[in-house]
Amino acid sequence: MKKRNRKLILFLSLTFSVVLLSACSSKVAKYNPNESLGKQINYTITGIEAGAGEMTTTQKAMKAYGLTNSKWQLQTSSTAAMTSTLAKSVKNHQPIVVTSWTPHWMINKFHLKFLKDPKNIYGKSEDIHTIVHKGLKKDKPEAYEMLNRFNWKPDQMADIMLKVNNGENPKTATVKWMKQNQQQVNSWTKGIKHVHGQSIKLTYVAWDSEIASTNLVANVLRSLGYKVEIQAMELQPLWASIATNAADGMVCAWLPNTQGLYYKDYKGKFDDLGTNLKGAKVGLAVPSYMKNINSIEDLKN
Ligand code: PBE
Repeated sequence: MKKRNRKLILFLSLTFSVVLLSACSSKVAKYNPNESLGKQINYTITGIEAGAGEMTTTQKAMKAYGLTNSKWQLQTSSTAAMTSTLAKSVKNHQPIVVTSWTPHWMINKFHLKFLKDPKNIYGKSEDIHTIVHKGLKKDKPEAYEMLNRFNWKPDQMADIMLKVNNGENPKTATVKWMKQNQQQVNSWTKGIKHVHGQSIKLTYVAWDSEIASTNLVANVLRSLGYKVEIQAMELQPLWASIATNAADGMVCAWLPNTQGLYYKDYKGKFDDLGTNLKGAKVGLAVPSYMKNINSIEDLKN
């Protein structure tokens, strides 16, 4: 009797494993260009942090392109979770649609292509602005001047992001970058009076792009004698930290589209020092093996 029971359990667990395995393997089906994409991806766009500007824009885009009928959803997660899902999908040639942006290593690493956006919901291109608290020019004119001058190129930012993604410490990576780009760094600091241990606080969101820019600017301010604190937080508190003078500045404002809502909400409570990087981009993207998906309009098919 006992033996029979054991056999039964063994049989049941084997059957269960087979069912489980086949259920999983149907989930890892490869991208099939002849089948409706929506169905293959469970009508789900893989997103990032709830507060990210890109999530708001994507919700707008889904409405504009008719990806609404209760089936479609934008999945909230985190940038790290999104890139790891992306890595798995790409490895197995599965279909996936993600909220993407550049500068970011995900584009090259996973051979992504941005989907065309004929309704121009994401805007043609984005710039990254430096935003400081209103009293900074008076309180810390040296830092204000440096932050006002700070500007660099997407390739330069991507270079640091890649190194950090490969395991280098952000502080070390940015110090090295400063040594290799001394002329440019000099142009941000030349003629600015050194301070002696005055403190300054920069806030940022821990996206790779912002980790790179914020660490770089922090080091440059240190070279001017500042005692710099950098603090990571979510996007809404980031804007609030500047508006309420809890922090001195940030270099993470993707505009005019991506963080446009926050810009509008806090208008009048910050100083916009203009662009520090031109030619960023935000939009939906798919791996290049999804050959017949080229526009957001193709998602519905
Ligand atoms: N991002 C990366 C940000 C800005 C930097 C596109 C995820 C966003 O606000 O959505």
